[in-house]
Amino acid sequence: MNRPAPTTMPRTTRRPGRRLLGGVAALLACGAITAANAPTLGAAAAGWYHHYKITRPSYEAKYGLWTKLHIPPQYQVNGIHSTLLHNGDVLIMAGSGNNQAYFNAGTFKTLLLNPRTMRMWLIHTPWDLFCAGHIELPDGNILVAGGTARYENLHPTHAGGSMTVINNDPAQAWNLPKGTIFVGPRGVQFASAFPLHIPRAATRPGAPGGRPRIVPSQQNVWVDAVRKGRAEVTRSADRFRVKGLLGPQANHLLYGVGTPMTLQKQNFEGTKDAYIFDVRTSRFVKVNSMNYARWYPTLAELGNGMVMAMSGLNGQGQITMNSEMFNPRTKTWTPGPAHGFPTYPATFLTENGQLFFTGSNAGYGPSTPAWRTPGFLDPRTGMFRPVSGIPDPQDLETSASVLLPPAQKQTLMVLGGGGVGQSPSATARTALIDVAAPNPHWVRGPNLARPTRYPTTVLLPNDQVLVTGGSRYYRGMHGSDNRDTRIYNVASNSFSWAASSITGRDYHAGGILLPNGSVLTLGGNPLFGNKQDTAPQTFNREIDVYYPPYMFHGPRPHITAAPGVLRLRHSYLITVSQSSRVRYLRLMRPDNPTHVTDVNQRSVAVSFRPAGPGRLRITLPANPNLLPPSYYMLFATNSKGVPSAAYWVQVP
Ligand SMILES: [Cu+2]
Repeated sequence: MNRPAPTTMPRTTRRPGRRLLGGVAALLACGAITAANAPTLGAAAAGWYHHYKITRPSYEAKYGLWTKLHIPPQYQVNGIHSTLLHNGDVLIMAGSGNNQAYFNAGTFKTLLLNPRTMRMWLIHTPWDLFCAGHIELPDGNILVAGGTARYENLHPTHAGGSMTVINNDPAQAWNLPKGTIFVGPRGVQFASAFPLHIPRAATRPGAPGGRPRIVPSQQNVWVDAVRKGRAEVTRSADRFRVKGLLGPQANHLLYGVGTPMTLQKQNFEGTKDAYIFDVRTSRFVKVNSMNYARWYPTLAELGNGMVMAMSGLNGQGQITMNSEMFNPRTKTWTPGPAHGFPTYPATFLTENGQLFFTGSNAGYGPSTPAWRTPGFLDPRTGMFRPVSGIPDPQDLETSASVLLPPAQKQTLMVLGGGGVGQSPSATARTALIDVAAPNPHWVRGPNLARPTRYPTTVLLPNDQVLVTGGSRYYRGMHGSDNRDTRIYNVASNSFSWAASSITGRDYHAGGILLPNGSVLTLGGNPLFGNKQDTAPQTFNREIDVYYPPYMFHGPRPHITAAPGVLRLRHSYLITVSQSSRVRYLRLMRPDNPTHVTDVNQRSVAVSFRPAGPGRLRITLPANPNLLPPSYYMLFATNSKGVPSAAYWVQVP
């Protein structure tokens, strides 16, 4: 079961003499910029001066260095969903990639990239995982749940709506294929957009001495009018019969009840599909579907390894309030509590096993204002305890949230964001909350450089957070992408400037900490292709790697040996260079960002004491809610704030 061989090896460019970059193939940013924008000698000279300036060692040591990966056109995919695998590869998932022509053609894409060797593979993608949720399971495989069943339709030509199909028959379940015709009053005909399974009706005991009671089963499906135009619009919740059903009772046993069928804008709609990407075979394997369709759901791991799926748009374009739990051992879904959240809610596992919703969300779809209030959700009882008082509560959509390092501090940070939908409102606010405090309350943090939606936020091994990119307006409108890059320092609660990124990134972007301590950034999906907002949208398929200043500050610690499996509350010996200068150790969960959301990103402190020359005795935390089961990257950071490269371990 070997991974498929690459069809070609990509061309790589290596900068001579840069040992720090190791095997990473880097095409230097400014070289590319200069080549593209060098109409005059003056511009070329300015470009080369800029290149000279940002690659001087003193500049790199202070601000870091951005490089661009060379991805041949046939391997370029829309980097909407991404995740770091425990073998060092990065899985970049696009599905139809926000391109309706690809959706209609069934063209779904996934790229597997090793940023160290620059080997890459296109992975067969059996469903449209665009806008699904994804998460690393305790065994290192990737669960991807949900996806796109339909693209939105701003100006439908055919009336459409939701149909509830009711089965009164305790003897028979029904499978209705896609395209099943429902016939309503006046003979109007509507066709189902998806295949549908409707279970048998249940039989319950009746009143004492009475007959058993039949409890019908029902399922919802989107339907479109067979004929164009206004004549098919309905104004009431009509009853429909299923065309082709025979027998006098057919209409009573199985029938549809429609919502009013309209020509109004139709939302995106989600699917119930769930697949696991098997890291060993590099293949997607189908697992049990969810009970609810989800488009823009969040998947959060709990301390017991269960995955909770929340929110997302269902098959009728409405928000799914019911959560559900995935058991990675049995690969089954069971119902979870119901609570209304906006799409891609930022829900973080806290040390007492509750989920804290920061208010961040990715936008899209109908959501009531009450659902946007931050607070604690108990995944066992469904109780929700609101914690209001965040500054700029009206600007939480498209904001980013992170659990600051180390996780033991239980402090969450919310960065930027804007108003709902295409609202011109946006904020530079950051806000912090200690969720372990007796009465958690929000405090302001230092502002971003400017009001920013969609900032990319990546935890670094030395208790810093990289904050880069984003846009002033909804999806980069009016050419408002920025290339701001700053590093938030947890200890000083302040930002410092870093080198500007090569390209602006907004919606559908993300960032991943790589095992060598650099950060990969990808994606960006502005609504328009130019500043005038007249050209059609284009997707930013460039992939960049940022080398933080700590990679230019002399020799790095080096973890040479550690056990491959580390258990909670157990102690182990590890071997590390510079052991007497190691200031802290962190276990960092591999990132899996999408849509400014990565709720499983965390950096957990590991205590240690000297254990002879070159050796440390480490002790893991005891609380699984702090350190949920997963693969982790172990980093050692020295007294100069310089981290080692990662040593991969598994916490079962
Ligand atoms: Cu999206």
